[in-house]
Amino acid sequence: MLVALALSATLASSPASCENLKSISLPNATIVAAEMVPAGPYTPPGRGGAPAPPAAAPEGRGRGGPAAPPQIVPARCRINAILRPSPDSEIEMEAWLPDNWNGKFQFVGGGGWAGIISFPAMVNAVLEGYATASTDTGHKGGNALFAINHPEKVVDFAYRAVHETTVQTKALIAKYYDRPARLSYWNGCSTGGRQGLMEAQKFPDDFDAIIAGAPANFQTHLHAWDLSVAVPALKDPAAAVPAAKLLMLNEAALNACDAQDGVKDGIINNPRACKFDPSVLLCKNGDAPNCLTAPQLESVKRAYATTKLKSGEAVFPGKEPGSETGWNVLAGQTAPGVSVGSFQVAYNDANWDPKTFDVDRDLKITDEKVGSIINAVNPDLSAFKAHGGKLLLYHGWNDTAISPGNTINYYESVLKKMGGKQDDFVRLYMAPGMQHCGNGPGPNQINYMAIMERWRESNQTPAAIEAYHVTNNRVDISRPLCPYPQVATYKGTGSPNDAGNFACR
Ligand SMILES: [Ca+2]
Repeated sequence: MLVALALSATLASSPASCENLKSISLPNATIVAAEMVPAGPYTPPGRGGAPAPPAAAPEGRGRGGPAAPPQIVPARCRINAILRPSPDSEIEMEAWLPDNWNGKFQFVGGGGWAGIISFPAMVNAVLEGYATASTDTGHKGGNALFAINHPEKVVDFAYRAVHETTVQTKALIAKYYDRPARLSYWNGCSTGGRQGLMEAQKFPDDFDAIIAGAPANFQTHLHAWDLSVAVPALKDPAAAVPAAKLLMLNEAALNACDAQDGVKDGIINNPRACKFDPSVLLCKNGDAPNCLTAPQLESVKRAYATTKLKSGEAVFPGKEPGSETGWNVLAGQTAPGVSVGSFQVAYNDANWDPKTFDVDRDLKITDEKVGSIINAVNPDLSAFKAHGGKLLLYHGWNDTAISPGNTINYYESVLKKMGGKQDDFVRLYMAPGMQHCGNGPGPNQINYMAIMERWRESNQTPAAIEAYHVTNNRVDISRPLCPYPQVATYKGTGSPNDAGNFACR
């Protein structure tokens, strides 16, 4: 086999055919499929004849970018492989190498506990001419049960599946096109954001540019916040806050703060400047639709607040004013399944009862057993910077799946570690009115890849980046997003739906 490989490498000055990739030898990998797929409408390929995986997330968290519209996907060489870097590993990876290649590689991230190939994001990448890859991170399904009593699979989910898929895809690209990718991009949101930050921290030479949206990089603390806020409403129905009251709360917050930014548009431009106190909504004469009972008010305060340990140490920041309608965490129906996962894994117990949750006791153990492997919070990105890497962070202020303050905290930890001025390689954009990885009342359609390409390839440093809100296929708002801590400020004249009438201040 080795001899044959060496021979073919010597003899073949032309690229390998797609089908020939099936017989090349990659370490700890089995290539299941290597086949040309002609241009055509997108249908998710099934693995080895298996039923096609679901295109949508099985859990609530985002999948990293908008769903692909029905488009003609370009002709490509499709490779599906199983990677087994440990005896307990079973990592599925998929790589698409388009005929009309732009010479670059774009790895697309996953969401929640992953467990599927991110096909819609792969479609977006290959439409732009990128060779692209995705991994299920070593298991199927969007919950954490795979990891119980499988420590090697925790490592696969944490970082090994992404790194191994990166290495293998780069090898496949070099073999197929007879030259390596000239640049490698990471593009992910939510868990995809965590994966991108993990790469920057742990494998700083894997990628030349990393787009990390709404990163779940402090996963165990994110999950502890969720349970700290959800469980009181689970245990006491009186503390649950129904959707109609969340809408009422949202209207009160907007009444207090929306117009403060100069434009009354249902968007709080800078939620951190909003001094809304929900106590004004406390019921005076018994429960009513337009007020909060005392236990409901306590729940609402918990959702706005940073969760803390008894020692006062901060665990994870709360949600921002303006985002209240998405606070399903207060519904009091079921514990957030994704967040229960970290604790199921820590205790190796699929039946771990979230109602027993005690943040001081359970987070310490979970940080030791799970957070130490999965969390991506190292603020030292000096090796990634020295590699020439660029990092673009973004987060929607209306995100109710992952509190936006977490990304600000991580960004500030990097500046604190590396020195105050790092905008030559890392920039953060906070998006007013944007929800988890997109959507929401604020401008939420942003071409992050185009911005990153200009930054990394043409040294055009992004200042304000343009964001759009689209209704019925029409742009109805354009706004600049400003590099944090600047805020897009209305100049006072002209349409507030036109980006030109705002300045970053
Ligand atoms: Ca406003």
